[in-house]
Amino acid sequence: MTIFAFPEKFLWGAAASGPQTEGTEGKPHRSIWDSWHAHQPERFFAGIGPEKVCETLHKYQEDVALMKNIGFNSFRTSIQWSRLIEDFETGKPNEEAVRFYNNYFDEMISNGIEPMINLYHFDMPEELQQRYGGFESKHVTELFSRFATTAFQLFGHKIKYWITFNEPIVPVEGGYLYDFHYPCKKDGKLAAQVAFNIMLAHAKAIKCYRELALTGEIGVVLNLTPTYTRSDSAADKKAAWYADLLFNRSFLDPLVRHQFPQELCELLATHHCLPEMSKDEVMLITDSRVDFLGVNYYVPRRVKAREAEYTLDYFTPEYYFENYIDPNGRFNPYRDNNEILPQAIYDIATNIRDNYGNIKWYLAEIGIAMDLESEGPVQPDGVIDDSFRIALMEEHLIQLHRAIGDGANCFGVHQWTFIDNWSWINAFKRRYGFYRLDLTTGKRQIKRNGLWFKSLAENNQFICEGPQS
Ligand code: IFM
Repeated sequence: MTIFAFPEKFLWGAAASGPQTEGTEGKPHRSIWDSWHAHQPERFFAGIGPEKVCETLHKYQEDVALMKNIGFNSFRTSIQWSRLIEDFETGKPNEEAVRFYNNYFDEMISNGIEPMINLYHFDMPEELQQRYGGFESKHVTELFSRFATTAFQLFGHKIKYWITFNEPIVPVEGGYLYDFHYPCKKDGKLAAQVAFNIMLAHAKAIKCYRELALTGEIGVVLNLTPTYTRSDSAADKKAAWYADLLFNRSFLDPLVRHQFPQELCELLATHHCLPEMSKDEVMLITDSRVDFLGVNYYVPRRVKAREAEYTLDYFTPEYYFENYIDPNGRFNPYRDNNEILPQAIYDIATNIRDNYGNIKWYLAEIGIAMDLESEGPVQPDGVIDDSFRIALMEEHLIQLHRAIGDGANCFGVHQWTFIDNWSWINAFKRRYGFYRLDLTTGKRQIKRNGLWFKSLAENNQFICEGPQS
């Protein structure tokens, strides 16, 4: 039997986001998700859009009680730009939204749950997308900083952890390279511009936060996907180096190591994709400091050197590699055969320790997707049996525990997610929650993973039978 104990005051909880949980009622504006779904519902699994989702707007009190019930001491969600802000140009807030967010955050705080509040979770207001091209435009970075300032002024006295962006690379990939987010463009140069502008928006928001001299901390959440090669050949290793440069270092280096990788700038210039930027903008980004980093991890990336010719007529990172499936890998049968590699957690942690100044970080999302059928029905004891998840979560946390023992500066773990929530074009196809959401009745039903997490969070440790490596 082995006990895996975590550092004192470790954060335990879950992550979610406004657009995936709140529902659209009462919003003064639409986000690109609200309008895209209205125009093209067929792009969404089973045609389900963000109108209703978890109805957090009305059920936040019940939900905070459920969080408390399974031992959370912290919870991340996001403020929707299109809900909080009445007038995008001035940053004037919507009073109804201010009331909702105040009540929601107060409810968490009075129940001993630390809210960690994110400002952007893929949810560009539709109007800013249509009028300016969203983050294609520098002006929108300015509007983002006005929104951020409004949020800091309204809630900064009660929120100790702020996050500027969740997975900032994803809107770039989805909206400008691979067609799974609006505006569904395929344009490598625009993608690089949007990536740069998002970093600029992040840096401007941090500057505003520092100017207000609030006592909390501000960080960013990046999805880090360690890259593994097919073989040790020089060509495969180079392919992995490119994938790491384009998918991980592209955001991690400027935001945490305070420099844009020279190789990335050269590569983008070769493809005529270098964004428009001024020296002052670059300096604003590289001078800005995050107090902490959030890391989202689900699956590793495996690549090999390109064998087939690159045939797309616009630049994507795959110009430099092909994805590769390890024939000896372990896979999640419930989620498109995604590879399962707990070791990646250790590798991420040591990379941050050795190459990014051992910045304070937390595991901001980790989750195991299952569909409704594979989770099965409610058992006679009233619990849904998703033990598959528990076994995997234990394996991942054993790797995190090992990394902390080896000096990783990790201060918490949030699972994705609290209640099954709406997931963009996948809608409710894949479930991740500690609680199941019944889409017809809105009822929340505990899963076994939720009960396991309660014991983990309340004891700050878990126990595994048998020897563990
Ligand atoms: O639902 C998403 C979330 O918005 C960002 N990280 C991955 C989750 C699961 O796909």
